[in-house]
Amino acid sequence: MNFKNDIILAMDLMDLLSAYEVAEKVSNYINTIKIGYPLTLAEGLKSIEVFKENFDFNVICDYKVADIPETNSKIANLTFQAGANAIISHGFVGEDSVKVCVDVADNYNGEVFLLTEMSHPGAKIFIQGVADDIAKMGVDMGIKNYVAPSTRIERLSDIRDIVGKDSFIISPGVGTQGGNPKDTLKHADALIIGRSIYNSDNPKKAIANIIKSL
Ligand code: O7E
Repeated sequence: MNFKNDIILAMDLMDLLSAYEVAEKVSNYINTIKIGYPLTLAEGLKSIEVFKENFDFNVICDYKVADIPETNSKIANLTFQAGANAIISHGFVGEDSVKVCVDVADNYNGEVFLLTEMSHPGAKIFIQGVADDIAKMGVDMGIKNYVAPSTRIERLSDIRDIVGKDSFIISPGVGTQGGNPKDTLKHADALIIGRSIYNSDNPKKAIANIIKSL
């Protein structure tokens, strides 16, 4: 997947009209949007086609899929049937659960991003301890796309070392959570940015300033 200006807009506003308005303001700067549970639970899977049809965006569905294989299969099928280009799967659930997401994605020519370590402080309690193993599992499975935190650059760098330079890492936590965009892009291929853009009084200026800072 190719990300214009190395930025993915994390759209966690919870009504489609407001989300649409922000997307319209920044649509010249990006080609990919990430939606998750906030917008999907509020407005439904139709949110995917709204961004695809009106803006020609790639849509990454951040459903952090984390269930048994049979349930993951249902979630992934519904997501790709609704038009998603990619789905994000948790890695801690193990190879069988992740593999189902990969298999379903392949059926739709879609992609899977494997979530390794998360960006928030609480990630240090449990998931950080297994994040390297999650990344290694992804490599063994042939997965090429990963999610790793911008809030802990040393961990982002560790995960890059494991997945290799030919893999693709997208990194959340830039801006509001404290991650620095320029430093993050030394190790990641694209930034996932939400509130710093959609909560700004001027989303267009906010994204232009971030791009200038890179
Ligand atoms: O902090 P913001 O507003 O810039 O938004 C960050 C987005 O990235 C938000 O949608 C959040 O749910 C997501 N995210 C994290 O913040 N931390 C993580 O560790 C993982 C994600 C995420 O996107 O997971 C899958 C990529």
